[in-house]
Amino acid sequence: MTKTVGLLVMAYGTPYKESDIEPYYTDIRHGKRPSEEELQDLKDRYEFIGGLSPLAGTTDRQAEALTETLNEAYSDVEFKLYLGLKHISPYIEEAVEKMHNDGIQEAVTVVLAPHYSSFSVGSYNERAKEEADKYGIELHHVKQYYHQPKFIEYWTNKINETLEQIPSEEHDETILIVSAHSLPKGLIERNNDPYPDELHDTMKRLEASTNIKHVAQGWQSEGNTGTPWLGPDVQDLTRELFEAHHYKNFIYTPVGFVCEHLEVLYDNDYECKVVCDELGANYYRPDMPNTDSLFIGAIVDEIKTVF
Ligand code: FEC
Repeated sequence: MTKTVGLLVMAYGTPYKESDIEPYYTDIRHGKRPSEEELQDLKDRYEFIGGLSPLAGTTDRQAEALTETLNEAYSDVEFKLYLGLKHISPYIEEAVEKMHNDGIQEAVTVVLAPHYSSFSVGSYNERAKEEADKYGIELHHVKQYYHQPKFIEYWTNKINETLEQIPSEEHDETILIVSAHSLPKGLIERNNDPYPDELHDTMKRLEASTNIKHVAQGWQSEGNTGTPWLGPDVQDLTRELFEAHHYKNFIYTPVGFVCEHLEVLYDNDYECKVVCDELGANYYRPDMPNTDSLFIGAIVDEIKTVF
């Protein structure tokens, strides 16, 4: 007999329409409304990438692909998908309540972010657990999956394919920048957080598995809090690397994210490209994982270690 288990897929969330931008931004800032200027700046960035972000649709497709692949991998379990978002409805709490209403007693939780930080994955899991405890639902949390061989294989293939577009005599003048979303430094240090080490480990694994000769680690999409964030920022890093080594080609892999959205389409494809253009260097950014079977397979393989 198959048993039904919840699959709580959690993700950042994005505005569905223009009027959602203000409440969404307010939620990101823990209830503090952004100033008119900050709001306009965010609206302009969404406008620049085509009005809104493709994130909502991609998150749905990733969650569906994961459910399907997981159900193929387990013969005695039927996973039922619940989507819970951090900053917009359906919120994580709503998803857990729905599980309870459907009679779910046990669930696997996974966040669509490959590296663990207490701020990111940890806080999603805490919110899910707090709500699940009210109903006595047992949760099995995935913490990270960046280290799964299929995840590394996905990026290895993409990096090598990108390198093939670059003449071989320029490979020595080509550098890979491996990045993730920056976080406030104080927060990371206080919690002895594994996040920076996990990004470093990702970079070392890709350095070993690809044909790339030069690699560097950077942080991106830093917020405006007036406190120090993890660095170097990818744009500053690009300038520093160019000044020191005169690289001709920069390959950006924002491995801390799992699909094309605002932080990739604007912060990489616009902001980093502007710096490359200014320096007379070439900008490359391989496709993000989205619903690629290696990426989805990596999450399934990690789920097998917790459930
Ligand atoms: O495409 C989209 O519409 C949304 C893309 C999006 C993703 C994302 C992922 C992460 N964030 C993380 C941390 C922070 C911290 C702050 C912060 C602020 C923003 C703002 C927008 C935004 N984030 Fe985000 N993030 C995305 C979007 N994020 C918009 C607000 C404007 C701005 O600052 O640019 C600062 C909060 C504060 O001011 O106090 C911190 C982390 C991730 C990756 C892990 C995850 O997905 O959960 C970490 C996607």
